[in-house]
Amino acid sequence: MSRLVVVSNRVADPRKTAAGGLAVALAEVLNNTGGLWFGWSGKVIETEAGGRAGEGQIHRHRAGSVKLLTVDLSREDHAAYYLGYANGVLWPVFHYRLDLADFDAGYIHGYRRVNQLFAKLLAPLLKPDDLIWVHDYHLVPLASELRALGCQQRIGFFLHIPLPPPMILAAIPGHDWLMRGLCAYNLVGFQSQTDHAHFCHYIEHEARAQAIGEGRWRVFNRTVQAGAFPIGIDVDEFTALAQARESREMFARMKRDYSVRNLMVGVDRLDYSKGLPQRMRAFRELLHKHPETHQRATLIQIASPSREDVSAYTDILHELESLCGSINGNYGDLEWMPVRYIHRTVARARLPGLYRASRVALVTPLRDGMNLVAKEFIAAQDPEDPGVLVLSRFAGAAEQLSEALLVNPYDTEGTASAIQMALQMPLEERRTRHQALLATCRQYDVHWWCNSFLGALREAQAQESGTPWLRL
Ligand code: ADQ
Repeated sequence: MSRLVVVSNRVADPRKTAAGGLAVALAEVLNNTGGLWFGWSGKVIETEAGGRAGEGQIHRHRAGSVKLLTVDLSREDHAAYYLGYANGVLWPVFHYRLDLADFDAGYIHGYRRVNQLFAKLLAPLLKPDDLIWVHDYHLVPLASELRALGCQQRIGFFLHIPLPPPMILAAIPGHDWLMRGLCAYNLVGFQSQTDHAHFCHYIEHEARAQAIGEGRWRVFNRTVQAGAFPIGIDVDEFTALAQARESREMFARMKRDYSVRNLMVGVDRLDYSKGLPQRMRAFRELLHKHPETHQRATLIQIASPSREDVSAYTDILHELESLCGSINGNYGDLEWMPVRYIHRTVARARLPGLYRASRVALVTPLRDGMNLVAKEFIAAQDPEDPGVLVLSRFAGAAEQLSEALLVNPYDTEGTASAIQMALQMPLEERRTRHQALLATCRQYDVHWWCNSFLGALREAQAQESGTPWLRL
């Protein structure tokens, strides 16, 4: 079997619980093939004027039989590649937020430079029959940089975040370069059918691609295959985590503290794509419209710090703090605080207990590639007395989880009504919906995702063989 080489912005040690299901699933395949995982170390280092961090310097670690290879970034490269282009341009635009994108700062040069650096360091380590799997928006041009160095291996790309419609994509100066880079992969995977359709529309109309069947296209003088591969969680791993001591303690404490109240939960990174202020406004509307919820419902909102050195994130932090403060000020009393807002990361081992103790989960992003919290909440429930998932129709997960209560997070009244419906849902209906949702999470779990993507990547190569690589 070919060796698997994974490339992503950050590299996780799959033996640590915090790494999550994705790292565990990748580690399984990496382990079986004696593979390697390559990416940024997370370290930013100061360099002499003109010098570049990471040039030729690879840190090597081992996690079982998996090799973890990382490089440091210079302050300048980190600012342009990571904070600038990836998180100041691609993240907002791909989440449909052109208003937040900073196109003018010239970050694209740093983005290209770091992708070239990764390609230069990785290319000599590759074997001819390696299977290379590149992850996410930080590394779109990596395949074309590797191809330019003569790499002919099978290279697949998975986009963890949404791909917006062509008219939004086309607003990015250099969008044609970016999309041409995407077409240098043998296989491109998206989270949802919607994202896949946006890709097809773009290459058909902007690059005159020709469909040649089964998700394959002729474009830029080569063949690229694309499809939707919705990511899942490791349901068994998460269920096992729910049985561990930390999770059981969390469950018991929450059940005790909220014995007379319905607990609602939100777990997110503090990001403007997650719709946190809109969620708070919907919760405020619920309290306003349904006084019977007073004293009876408490929302625990965990919003872990994220990319605090990008300015749009400090704005969202202040807005959220102010909304939580005013809800508690206006509706709370000595015995009851409607919202508990926690601006910290909760240990992964405690999450299943928190989910299981909650009657309702609010997963209401304005836009999300998939959203794994929705699936984790389903996996953690007691099937005999499950909670209800209120899910944004704009999360990739909504395509699969149609038995959740789907909401438009911009519609404050509509979302408040759905929360009320969730709080009042009879046991029988909760069970029926949960059963269907759990079956979907199980069928399309993270192992399905990994195997179906890698299976398609192997196939894509078989079909491509005999077609010489044409340089971009
Ligand atoms: P994220 O935007 O980070 O990921 P999400 O899928 O919601 O979003 O969460 C990923 C993991 O982080 C989950 O395992 C979750 O439990 C954990 N997590 C989130 N908030 C947390 C918190 N406050 N405390 C502790 N743990 C927390 C990107 C895309 C998503 C896509 C994933 C995977 O934006 O749309 O689902 O990648 O492809």
